[in-house]
Amino acid sequence: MNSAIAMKRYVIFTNANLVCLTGDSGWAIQNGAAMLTLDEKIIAIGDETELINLIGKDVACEKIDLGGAIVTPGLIDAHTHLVYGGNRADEFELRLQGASYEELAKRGAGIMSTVRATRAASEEALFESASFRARELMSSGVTTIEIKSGYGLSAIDEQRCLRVARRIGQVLPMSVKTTYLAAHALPLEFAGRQDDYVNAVCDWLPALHADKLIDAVDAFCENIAFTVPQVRRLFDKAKSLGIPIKLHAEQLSDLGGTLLATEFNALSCDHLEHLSAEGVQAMAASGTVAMLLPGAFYFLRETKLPPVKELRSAGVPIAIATDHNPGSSPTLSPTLVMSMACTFFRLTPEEALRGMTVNAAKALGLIDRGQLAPGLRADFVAWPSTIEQPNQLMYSFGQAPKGRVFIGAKEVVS
Ligand code: DI6
Ligand code: FE
Repeated sequence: MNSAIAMKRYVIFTNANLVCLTGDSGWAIQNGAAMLTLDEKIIAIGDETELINLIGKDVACEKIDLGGAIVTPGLIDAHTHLVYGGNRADEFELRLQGASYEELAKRGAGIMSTVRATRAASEEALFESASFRARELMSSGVTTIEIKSGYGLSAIDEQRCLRVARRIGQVLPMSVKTTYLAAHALPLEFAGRQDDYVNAVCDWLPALHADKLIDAVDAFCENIAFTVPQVRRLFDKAKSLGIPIKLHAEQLSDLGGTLLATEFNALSCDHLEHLSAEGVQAMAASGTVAMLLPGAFYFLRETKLPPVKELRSAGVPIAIATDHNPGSSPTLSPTLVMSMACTFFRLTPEEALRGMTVNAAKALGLIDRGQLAPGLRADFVAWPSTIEQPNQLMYSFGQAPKGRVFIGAKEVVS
């Protein structure tokens, strides 16, 4: 006998009100349903007795009663900046007194103050703080997460941040996708040499990619950050290495970053408050996901709304994420962010949930999750009994309901 051959693990989850999100629209809740899983995947959904018959009574199958819970796919937080040192609570106060986010950035506060704190922190300390944040998200229902670099801004420091992100995926049960965001701000040592810095960002990419530290390349395309031609150089480099791209685009102004990103078939364009009609059409044509980030909209007290109606009628998939970062969205509550997506951006609760499941999976290029269906990963949340219908996840804002979280059919938060 070869003990290295693992036993197949069948589990039947019973007594669930499943919100599978497999149709195009509508909650379509399957009440009192069961879900059969084999190892990390769902193999069938339906009536308990039928599912047991499917595998035969002689096959060992664990049974987990979900107690009549509302069960949704695991949440996917597809845009976060989890790895950083320090905090920016003082800057928050300065902004409340009237300083703008852009002014602070120009003064070397903003992102650069986090870069200083991140460089000063040990890799272990960065891992401690980032894994704490990841655990918080997981306990709120997040089963897959994207983590960007972008507070190191040197070859060594970007590498440290990406290593920390990778390690989170190894230590915690959640899946982690990493994104290289060295083109986030201009570090001091490159002052006045923006193009040289972009060249350096391009030069660091192959080694980091060879070390398997990068799943996607991102940039901050903005007046206070990088121009469209500069981002194009980075995207050309990413493309030559076969790395998918995404872009922080049209957050504070309309530079046309979306038109560039869609030329490269970007997985997602993110923020988009200032997106033009032309940008919407370009996204529809390239199948790029619109990643909306209501936490940053709220925290920066923005007033310009992303063109949700236009995105919707053009058929652009809309995703939402926490955008957790110390400067513009220090929240760790995915349900609060879904609520904000409804209240500020007028998404329906169903669109908000699809935004953090099905469409968030698309934004990461993942085709094995985001819905509950045979063949997909058994990543799901059984919400507490106070959640009697799925729209309460958005309605009870700020309450952060904690459910039972399952990743690959294993209970990771109970
Ligand atoms: N846009 C954002 O909202 C974050 N990064 C970005 O490119 C903010 C980052 C920060 O202020 O630290
Ligand atoms: Fe961001």
